[in-house]
Amino acid sequence: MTNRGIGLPANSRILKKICVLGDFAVGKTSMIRRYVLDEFDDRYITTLGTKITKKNMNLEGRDLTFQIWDIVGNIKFTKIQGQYYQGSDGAFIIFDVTRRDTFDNVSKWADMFLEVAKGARLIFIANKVDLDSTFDFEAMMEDVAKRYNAATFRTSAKTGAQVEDAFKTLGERILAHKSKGT
Ligand SMILES: Nc1nc2c(ncn2[C@@H]2O[C@H](COP(=O)(O)OP(=O)(O)OP(=O)(O)O)[C@@H](O)[C@H]2O)c(=O)[nH]1
Ligand SMILES: [Mg+2]
Repeated sequence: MTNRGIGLPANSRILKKICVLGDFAVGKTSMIRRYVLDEFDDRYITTLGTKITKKNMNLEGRDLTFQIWDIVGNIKFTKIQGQYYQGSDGAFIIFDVTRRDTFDNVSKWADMFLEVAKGARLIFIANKVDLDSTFDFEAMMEDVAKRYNAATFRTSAKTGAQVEDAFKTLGERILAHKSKGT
């Protein structure tokens, strides 16, 4: 007898859509590449349009598929960009610890995203921590995160530091949020 007999769907995999956002060259594509393929490339090739990647994971005994949307870092809000965000369960908002201007835009990214994906979970990411940072981001980052009820991570797509943990935490937060029925 199959699962169907006891009222469970044959395929109970949970699909969650997440967006990876932030200014040009902060490392959005590199983060996804590290997480999905465990690879890194030093060359910079800007993302043209939008790329979607899938990755399966098991979280607290549940099978989850992340549908990861890699969206080019153009801060100008357009209707098209808004459409990409639709139906998202969460997002990473990434800045580059060597470029202060990329931090200054994180709230804009968060607001633009939440305007469309209401109730989605956020994680703020300080990326490129393998390099020396050029500004003191710690306190400011925690402040912003508090405002959005978000977690924070310090990652390096180059070394892989904290990348897997960031994705796992976003998945956990999405599942916890949804199970509260809000
Ligand atoms: N040292 C270091 N370099 C990184 C890291 N992450 C990304 N880079 C480099 O930064 C550059 C930009 O990375 P991308 O991943 O293409 O950035 P992006 O945010 O996808 O850029 P757009 O698609 O143009 O918006 C590339 O040269 C990467 O190799 C990191 O953690 N450490
Ligand atoms: Mg990219």
